[in-house]
Amino acid sequence: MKVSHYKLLIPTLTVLASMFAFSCKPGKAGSSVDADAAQKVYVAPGKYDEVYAFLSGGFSGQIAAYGIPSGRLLKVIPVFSQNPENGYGYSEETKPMLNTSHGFVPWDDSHHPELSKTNGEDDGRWLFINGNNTPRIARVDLATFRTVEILELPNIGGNHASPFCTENTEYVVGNTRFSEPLDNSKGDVPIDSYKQNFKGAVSFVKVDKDNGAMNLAFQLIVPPFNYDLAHAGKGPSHDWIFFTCYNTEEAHTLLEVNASQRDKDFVMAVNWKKAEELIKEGKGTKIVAKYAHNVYNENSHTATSTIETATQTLDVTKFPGLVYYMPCPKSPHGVDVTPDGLSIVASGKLAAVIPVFSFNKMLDAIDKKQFDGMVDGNLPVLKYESVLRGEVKKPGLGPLHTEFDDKGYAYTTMFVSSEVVKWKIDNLEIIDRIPSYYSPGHLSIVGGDSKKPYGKYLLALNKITKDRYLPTGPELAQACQLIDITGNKMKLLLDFPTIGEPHYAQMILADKILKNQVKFYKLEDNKNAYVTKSEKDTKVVRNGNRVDVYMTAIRSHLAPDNIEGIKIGDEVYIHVTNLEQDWDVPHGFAIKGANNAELLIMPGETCSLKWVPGQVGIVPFYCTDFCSALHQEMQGYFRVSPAGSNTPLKFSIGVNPVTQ
Ligand code: RUQ
Ligand code: CUA
Repeated sequence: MKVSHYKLLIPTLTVLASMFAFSCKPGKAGSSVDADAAQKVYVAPGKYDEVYAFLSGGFSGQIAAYGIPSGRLLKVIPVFSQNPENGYGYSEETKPMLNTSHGFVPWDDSHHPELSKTNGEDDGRWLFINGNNTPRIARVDLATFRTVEILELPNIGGNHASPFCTENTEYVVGNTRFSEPLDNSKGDVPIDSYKQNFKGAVSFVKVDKDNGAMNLAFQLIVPPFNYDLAHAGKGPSHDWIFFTCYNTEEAHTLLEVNASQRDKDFVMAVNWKKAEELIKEGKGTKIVAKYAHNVYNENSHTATSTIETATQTLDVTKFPGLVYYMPCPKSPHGVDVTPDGLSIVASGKLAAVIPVFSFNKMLDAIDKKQFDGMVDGNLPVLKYESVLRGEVKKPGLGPLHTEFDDKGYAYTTMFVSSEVVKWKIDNLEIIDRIPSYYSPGHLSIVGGDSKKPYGKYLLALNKITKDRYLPTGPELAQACQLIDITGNKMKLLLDFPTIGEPHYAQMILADKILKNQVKFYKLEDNKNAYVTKSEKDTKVVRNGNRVDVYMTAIRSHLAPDNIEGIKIGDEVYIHVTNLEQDWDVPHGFAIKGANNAELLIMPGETCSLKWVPGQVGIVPFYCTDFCSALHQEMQGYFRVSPAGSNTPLKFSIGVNPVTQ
């Protein structure tokens, strides 16, 4: 690819890069905490928090839900990683959730939780999150706090610019961090044929507005840059979505140096509405692609995994008007759109200013063809001056991400100078700054990326904690910091450690989620293939060397609780149905020596554990969740006999043993 008219600017780079590596540390927090901070974060026992915060777990692959302002951890929602705590990714029902075109992948790196939106406002229905490593987008149902769908994205590496949604969640998008040859090409090419053979692909995942079901509608084939982050337009800019990209140098080695050559990289503006129309008109090219689509059925409590084999694509160089590039200084990272949809804030990691682009000026520059060269022959680069509304001057060092409040202010994190900077959206003037401990990446404000921010609380998500907490060996806690943004000056209220590394978070008023909460699953609606709806229907069935145990759990016994006739060489599937029909009464299930996790079964649900007994003898099993005063009595025994023995299959509970 060719980018014409671009100056190279290297000298200041090493200086900036070293600042980036050794970030400055602000002074101690002590004095910056107000006396009334404690009162503002105190949520009395028995009282609910006002806000839910959903933090990504980064390399934990999960999401953690916290109450704000207290900072109380409410739940870890397993998404991309197996979770032995409740059997996610271990039970027969949930294993298919982690299937991919590469087979079973039990881990990922989750960065950006994204709440579904209606009219540009958080609607509290679903939470999307990206898997970065083996590219995937997951959807969590906020009625159950469960991962209900995972869609793999073909043709890309590093699904980092993801999963940002359009104004009405028409689409969630994912874009390439690591460009690579498309799946339909011969992948076995030299790495230094990058410029000829590598491509980027922007995935548009359609979301069903009634039930949230995702499907890969189309992919735009784009130049092989590294696409970093995204945000969709809203209101007047509804039809557009913006991506930052770095490595417009198209380097494939030592990116630290080679991808920082140019003075400016780009914000890529994509007219998704136009792309959608082209696809509708049949202009797409269907290409071979292999990707898994995993869906959890909330009635059968069972996931299925389907391997898809093709996707629609549009090569953006063939369709003028789909893509424009806005020059953006110094390795851009975050890109954020103001609540009115009129300004686009981009942050160059090594830049000394924050450029704010004007959506209207962008349209105008497109109209008047105010171009500054082309990418790949015919993708226009718009003139920086023509699209710029202004620059926030001297914001600090290492600007990364920006969110907005309800009063016309923007807040940007400064990674290198470790602070959050508040500035006014209309005149770009800096109003206030507050140190952050230390090196904040993203920040989150309640509704802060939506059309109607609620404001009040800001969370700074810090990358380094150093001396902030009791040490825990070489690996120290990750943390976030709660800041009060109601007044003119920001006030530090609280900081608390997090699970994994919180890259990004989304905060939402609790009321929007509380009203939809599922308290238990109705037993009568349970469509699991192995459900047992009452104790009298419990049974053990042998079919060759496969044994199915249909078990029930209710306070305080598992039925049956004496099972004989299992033999070495058998594959045993224990299907436990929790018969309870009340809130907050899960039962657990675990077997001694099973090469597996436990099950944690919600009221009305059926879960299945695969067990391959390895030793002859008596094997206890029990409920792992302290469910009642007689929880410790909730237990039973298997008898495992040698292979080929003629111990009859027998199962029973209590004084009236049942035999088969
Ligand atoms: S990133 S610290 Cu993975 Cu969203 Cu910006
Ligand atoms: Cu059921 Cu303990």
